[in-house]
Amino acid sequence: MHGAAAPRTATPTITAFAASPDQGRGQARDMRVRWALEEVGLPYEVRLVSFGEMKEPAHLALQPFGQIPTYEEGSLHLFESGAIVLHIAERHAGLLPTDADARARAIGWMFAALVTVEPPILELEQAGYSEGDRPWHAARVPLMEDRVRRRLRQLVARLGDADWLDGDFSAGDLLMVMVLRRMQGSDLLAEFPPLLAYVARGEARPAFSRAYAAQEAVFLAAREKQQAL
Ligand code: GTB
Repeated sequence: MHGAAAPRTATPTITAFAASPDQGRGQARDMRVRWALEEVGLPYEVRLVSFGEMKEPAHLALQPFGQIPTYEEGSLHLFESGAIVLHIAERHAGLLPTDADARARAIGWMFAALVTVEPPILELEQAGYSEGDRPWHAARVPLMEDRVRRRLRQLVARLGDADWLDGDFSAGDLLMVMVLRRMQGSDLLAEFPPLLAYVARGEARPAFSRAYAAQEAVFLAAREKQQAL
């Protein structure tokens, strides 16, 4: 067939934790994808996978690192939450501006969230699990915290009085809010009230609420099943 590609019509299927360690509080990365799908109004299906299933060949064929989320839409199979959100945003209105320059900038913010802001946040969090019992860990914490603080300070400076990073809410804000939410409840994030307000603005979006409720429902259903046994 020549000309424009045929529109994809298959309902996408994503994978998510059957038993999320955060008990459905919107931290697992399928939340980013759910939120993006809700923002653009695209119905989707969810296949829940256990930690064991994630390491089986069938899942590894979709996600070589044995993780969630994945995204299947007809013959298209994707992994990496950022790539999935970008795919959704590029094909459906609502998450990227139509103006080409503004669109490029919004995509830049998606990368900034994942490549510049998220790594120091994850390093700080994961060091607590992986090296918390090492004698040198306590000395490293302030250094890691300062790396996070620096990024958060820079983000506050750029955000200024604006609601969103660059004009209207975009996929860049979606990912940035999700990255910052990873620090929810921490004293470090609380040092930056404008970022607390920014995260709250993201969470106040109806699409966020729908996505959160859907992820939480997985945990509530599993708990109900457990209690019925
Ligand atoms: N870069 C990948 C992406 O963005 O898609 C990273 C995907 C990833 O880290 N997936 C995690 C996973 O599958 C779940 S989201 N882990 C299983 C494994 O590696 O075996 C990370 C996550 C998990 C749990 C919480 N929590 O409970 O608070 C928060 C975040």
